[in-house]
Amino acid sequence: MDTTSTTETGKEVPTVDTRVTRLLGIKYPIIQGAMAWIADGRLAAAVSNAGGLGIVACGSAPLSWVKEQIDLVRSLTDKPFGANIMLMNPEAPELAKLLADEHVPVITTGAGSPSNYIGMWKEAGCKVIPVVASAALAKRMERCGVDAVVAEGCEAGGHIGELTTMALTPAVCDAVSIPVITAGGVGDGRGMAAAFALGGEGVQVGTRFLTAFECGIHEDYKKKVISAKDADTIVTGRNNGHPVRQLKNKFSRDIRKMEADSTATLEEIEAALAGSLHRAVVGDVDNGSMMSGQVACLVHDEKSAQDIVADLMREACAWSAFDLQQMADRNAQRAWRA
Ligand code: TUI
Repeated sequence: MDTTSTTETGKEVPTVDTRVTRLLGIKYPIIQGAMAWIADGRLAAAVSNAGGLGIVACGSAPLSWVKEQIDLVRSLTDKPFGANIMLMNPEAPELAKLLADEHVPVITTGAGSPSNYIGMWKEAGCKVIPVVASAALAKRMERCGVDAVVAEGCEAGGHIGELTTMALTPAVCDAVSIPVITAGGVGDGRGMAAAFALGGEGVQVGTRFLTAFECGIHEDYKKKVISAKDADTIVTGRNNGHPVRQLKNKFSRDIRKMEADSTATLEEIEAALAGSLHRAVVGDVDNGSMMSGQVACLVHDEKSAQDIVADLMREACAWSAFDLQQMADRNAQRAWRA
């Protein structure tokens, strides 16, 4: 049953009590995706203050930056927050220890299996939520004692697996008993309601937060997200085993050409990729990698993290109150927003 709560701006926002909200101690079952080079302490604190769970993405940043961002979140909010480790990062072991030493309330992981660190994190009192791209890994993670999993479909931005959200979420839900948080393709309330229909008890949302006022990426990157159409993302790296979804631009098209060109070596491609995420974040929208999920096509404006969270909740709760007949009738009128 939905209940309502009131934001600091006095607006009524419906919410839903799930195992994810209870596990994490948050008001709304919405986690902000950990976007490398993008999700810093300011964005994470804004999402946590909005009643979701903000996450600092460690990416490949120095340990000192990560510590600063954790301190920043703690100075901006007293609400729970998280940090994410990208396990392909060679410095993952040092980062894993830093997050344990800092007793970060929630740790999410991506691009690998965090099994070596789970014991240390649980001992430090952290909640552990790996991102998985298959039911098999979800099962292994459950046996290792994690608290929940994020099932991320390949509609997502950044590093992705093979399965779509539509197939992955129910497959993971059938494989494990712990809570499943759906990610990949959730950009508005319809997506959130759909995630719950598939078995999710929470959602992780990345792309929608790219155009939050509190997100520090360059305005030109934000404009590209806002103007993106459904077919405007592209996946590079499929043939080296590190597929990455990003917006189409000169950079991503050039990388795809190099990948198709059998004369380009892996080293040449790696040299072209080096620093590309950062270039986009500081505004080089032609020569940088603008990571984004497919739902960029559903993002039409900049707004505060609080409004993003509130609108997702309002839309999802309104939409899920209808039965299939009502949905079909409203769909015919394009009236899903209620
Ligand atoms: O990690 C992500 N998304 C990311 S990380 C990132 S940083 C980056 N920088 C430069 C190049 C590439 C990436 C940008 N986006 N999402 C979580 C995620 N994890 N998606 C898929 C997976 C995944 C895939 C396979 C997790 C585990 C896995 O298999 C592990 C195993 O042992 O089976």
